[in-house]
Amino acid sequence: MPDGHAAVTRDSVCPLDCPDTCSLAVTVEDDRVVAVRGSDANPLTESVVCNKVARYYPDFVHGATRLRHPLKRVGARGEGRFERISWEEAIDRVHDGLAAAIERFGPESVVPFSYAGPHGMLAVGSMDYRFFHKLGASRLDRPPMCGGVKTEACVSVYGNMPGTPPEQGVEAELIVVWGNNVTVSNLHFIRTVNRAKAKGAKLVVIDPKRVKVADQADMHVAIRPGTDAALALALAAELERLQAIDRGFVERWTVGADELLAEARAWTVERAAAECGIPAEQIRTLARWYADAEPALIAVGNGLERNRNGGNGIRAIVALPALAGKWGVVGGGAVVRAGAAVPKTPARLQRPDLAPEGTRTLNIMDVPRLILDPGEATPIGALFVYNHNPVAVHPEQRLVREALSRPDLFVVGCEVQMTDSMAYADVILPACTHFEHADLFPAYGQTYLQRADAVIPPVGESLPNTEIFRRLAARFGFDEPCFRATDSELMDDAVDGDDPRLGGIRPSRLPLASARNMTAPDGASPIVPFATVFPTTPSGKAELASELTEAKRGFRVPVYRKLESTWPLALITPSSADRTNATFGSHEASSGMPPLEIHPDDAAARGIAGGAEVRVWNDLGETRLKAVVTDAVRPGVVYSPKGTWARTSPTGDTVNALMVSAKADLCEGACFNDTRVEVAPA
Ligand SMILES: Nc1nc2c(c(=O)[nH]1)N[C@H]1C(S)=C(S)[C@@H](COP(=O)(O)OP(=O)(O)OC[C@H]3O[C@@H](n4cnc5c(=O)[nH]c(N)nc54)[C@H](O)[C@@H]3O)O[C@H]1N2
Ligand SMILES: Nc1nc2c(c(=O)[nH]1)N[C@H]1C(S)=C(S)[C@@H](COP(=O)(O)OP(=O)(O)OC[C@H]3O[C@@H](n4cnc5c(=O)[nH]c(N)nc54)[C@H](O)[C@@H]3O)O[C@H]1N2
Ligand code: SF4
Ligand SMILES: [Mo]
Repeated sequence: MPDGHAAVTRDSVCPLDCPDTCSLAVTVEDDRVVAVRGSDANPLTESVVCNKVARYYPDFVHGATRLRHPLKRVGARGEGRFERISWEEAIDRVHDGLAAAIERFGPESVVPFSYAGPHGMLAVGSMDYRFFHKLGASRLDRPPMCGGVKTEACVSVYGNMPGTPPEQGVEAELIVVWGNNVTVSNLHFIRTVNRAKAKGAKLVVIDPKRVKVADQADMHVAIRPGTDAALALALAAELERLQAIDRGFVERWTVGADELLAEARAWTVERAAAECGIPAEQIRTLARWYADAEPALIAVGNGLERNRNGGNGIRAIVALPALAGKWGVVGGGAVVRAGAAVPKTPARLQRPDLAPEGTRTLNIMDVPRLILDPGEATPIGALFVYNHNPVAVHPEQRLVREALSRPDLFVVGCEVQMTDSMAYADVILPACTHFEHADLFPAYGQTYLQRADAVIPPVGESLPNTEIFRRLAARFGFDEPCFRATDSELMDDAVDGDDPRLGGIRPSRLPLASARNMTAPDGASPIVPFATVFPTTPSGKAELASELTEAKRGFRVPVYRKLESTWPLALITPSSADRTNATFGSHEASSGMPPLEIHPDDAAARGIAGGAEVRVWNDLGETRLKAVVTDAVRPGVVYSPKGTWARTSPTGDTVNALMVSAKADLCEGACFNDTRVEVAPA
């Protein structure tokens, strides 16, 4: 760069695990990121970004916890003592550690333990997957960690349909925000909500917590966690009673409506009200509003998937617009999987064909347990942790620590930050942030595709994930041309370049600072004509009763099963405004003791005063939190945000130590919000 001292502004995209995927304007001075703001390149994000990105990103890139050099562990596992080594030595050590595990137990004993810290298509699931496939490593089923329950639920009903583009919500007469903390975790949808409201739309929020968006709602349904299926079934039955089932639509576009309604009729308004812990009148009012509104839109978040009824809850919810004929109108239907619009080509990018036939696939949620007890299965000899902070984000945190401490387990870490998890690695490979490499960004909460270039050179000796796996592939002697693919070539493998919506531009050539809408031809209003995107299900219709779900999971129509526990309080741990998952958890804004919101009745019964330090525990662990006594949470429910780091807790356990590793009803997904606890003054 010619003049390193002058401040320049460069375009980028936010790579964090967030539905919004904002376009960014980054101020760079002296090869350092000094300020991060929003840009208008993405019309949906309109130059607005969240506070955490604006405030913490420069420190994330250049601060004290940034990893700058390859390291080898010299202290005990978890202790955090490391020594600097060269890249050559680091790659050799990783090679030798993986090779030793393969020698002992075979290639499947190597497990890539990764999730989606960065959401660029190169940083997650490109050269890394090629490498692990060729190595013959175990494959990892990642969706159970997040989003998989919702996806399986929606796909079972509609196939791979992207749902309603969120920006259409401005046209809605009624918006139901269901288990979706929009002002925190889907920031830009709040503007859509506000614009619709300004035009007279009604807003309903269904959430156990009176989240900020609920303050401006016409109705807040403070539902008991995990009971959404009962509510949605009761709404279906109530719609039928109101003669609001759109028979024409149901005949033409659905199968199984009668079966679903038969199940729903068992859920009288009173029964559902008792189960969900809400007034019966709210269910009646919501059904009437939904029947009358045209267009009516439901915005489904992820919070409600994280329990043992999560899949059925979402199936029952997304059935409502089909039963009431709310699809096919601009602004109607459901905002639910907008990102499915981008035509990805994972096989070309990730090359699963390189993996030996029959290679096993492990559920990401099972890995810690399998490390400690493989049973009859191939033991796990080497774990490669990247794009992931398992100690901070998995359930049963004590078990995760124990697993990562197994003395003969070889642990590789590849990270941007010195996290709680990295402290267990034998070798750490320092990765670049997305500000230091080019990448291609689809989104999971909207329909735009964006590309960004590096805005600064790599910090220290860090390398992009793609280059790290290229080097590893070379060290293992993998000589297929696909292991020499450049980042540009990887981009062109990631997305179908022939897709007419790209207008003949190759993905790697998409102009910077511009976002391509993958819903409609360029410039057109992004209307989803129901019939053209509709169901890629076996029947070609919305399957309100599903044979696939019956064959795979044992139920055809959505059902609800009560969760019993001897622990009195339900702990929910959704998104925090200060972090994205555990990212930015090292920033000082996250350094104090995290809050526990508790209802005044529950606090009084336990002698807990606001501001007091409390013990929060069950048989899996114990953490300490600071009590916030508030009726924003309903009685019987306590709230604390996800993603805190161990140093915030004097016991070393965060809330994730209290979480069971139960599986949801679909996708074998995680059940973070099925946590039951007791609370007492510390
Ligand atoms: N209690 C509780 N826990 C939860 C949840 C909950 O609701 N409650 N929700 C869960 C959900 S929704 C999710 S998605 C998971 C998320 O779990 P994770 O994906 O593990 O968490 P993140 O903090 O998003 O990202 C992990 C790491 O990726 C690193 N990273 C970022 N960019 C790069 C890169 O380019 N290269 C490399 N090598 N590393 C990079 C970041 O520094 C970060 O430490 O957590 C789950 N945990
Ligand atoms: N600021 C910020 N933004 C984020 C993240 C973050 O950590 N911080 N994480 C990102 C990730 S990985 C994801 S997956 C998304 C998740 O974002 P969301 O889809 O918003 O999911 P959550 O934050 O888990 O929970 C959303 C809401 O669901 C409520 N809820 C919990 N259980 C239930 C239930 O059983 N029924 C109903 N109706 N509501 C329930 C919670 O109280 C919460 O207000 O956000 C992304 N955006
Ligand atoms: S975390 Fe989400 S809201 Fe914040 S800048 Fe990134 S994409 Fe935008
Ligand atoms: Mo997530």
